[in-house]
Amino acid sequence: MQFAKAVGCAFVAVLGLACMGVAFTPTFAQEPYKVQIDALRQSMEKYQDYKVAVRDLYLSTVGCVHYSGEKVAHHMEYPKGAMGVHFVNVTVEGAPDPMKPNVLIYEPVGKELKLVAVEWLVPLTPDLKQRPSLFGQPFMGPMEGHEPLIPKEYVHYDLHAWLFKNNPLGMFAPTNPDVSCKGSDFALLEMPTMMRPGP
Ligand SMILES: [Cu+2]
Repeated sequence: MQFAKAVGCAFVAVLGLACMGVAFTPTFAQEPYKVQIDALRQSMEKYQDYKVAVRDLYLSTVGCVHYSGEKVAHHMEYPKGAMGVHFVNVTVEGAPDPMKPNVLIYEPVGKELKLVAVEWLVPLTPDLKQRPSLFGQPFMGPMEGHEPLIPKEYVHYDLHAWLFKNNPLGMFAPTNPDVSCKGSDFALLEMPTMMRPGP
C-alpha cells in the first residue's frame, strides 16, 4: 500500500498537483465544477471591496479566527491555519445556493481586508434530511457554533471555498495555513468545535 501511495503521489506530482493525506479533497477534484466555480468567483469579485459586502448585508463578525491544529476527541479536526474574518449575511436563508454563499471571509493584510474565501453555513434543522453538498463536496459537520463568536447552540454544517487565495490543503479545506491573523488586532485563537450527530 505504501508503494501504491508513493506511485500515486509521484503521478500526481508529475501533473504538478498537490499530494496529501485523505482528510481533504485534492485540488483536482474541483475540475468537473470548474465552470461553476469560475462563475461563482466572478460574481463574488465585487466583494473584494468589503464596503460593497457590507452594503449587501454581509456584516463583519470582527474576530480573525485561527486554529493551532490541536486535535481534541469528538471535536472537528482543523489543521493549523486561519479562516480569517467572517462577514455573515443572515438574510440569505434556505437550501445552500452555490451562487449565493451566506459568508464571505477576509484576511487582514496591513490596513486592508483581502477577500480570500466564501462559506456556506447551514443550520441543522429538523427538516434537513441529509448532509448538504455543493460542487460534489459534502459539507462538514454537524457541529456546534464556533465560540466565542457563534453560540454553541447554533449547530450547523459548513463548507469553505478558497476562491481568492490558494489553499495548499485544497479548495474546500476548512482552514488555510497561508492565511494569517497576525495583521489583525482582533485575532481569536479558537478551539475546534464539538461534533454533533446528524442525518
Ligand atoms: Cu469559516
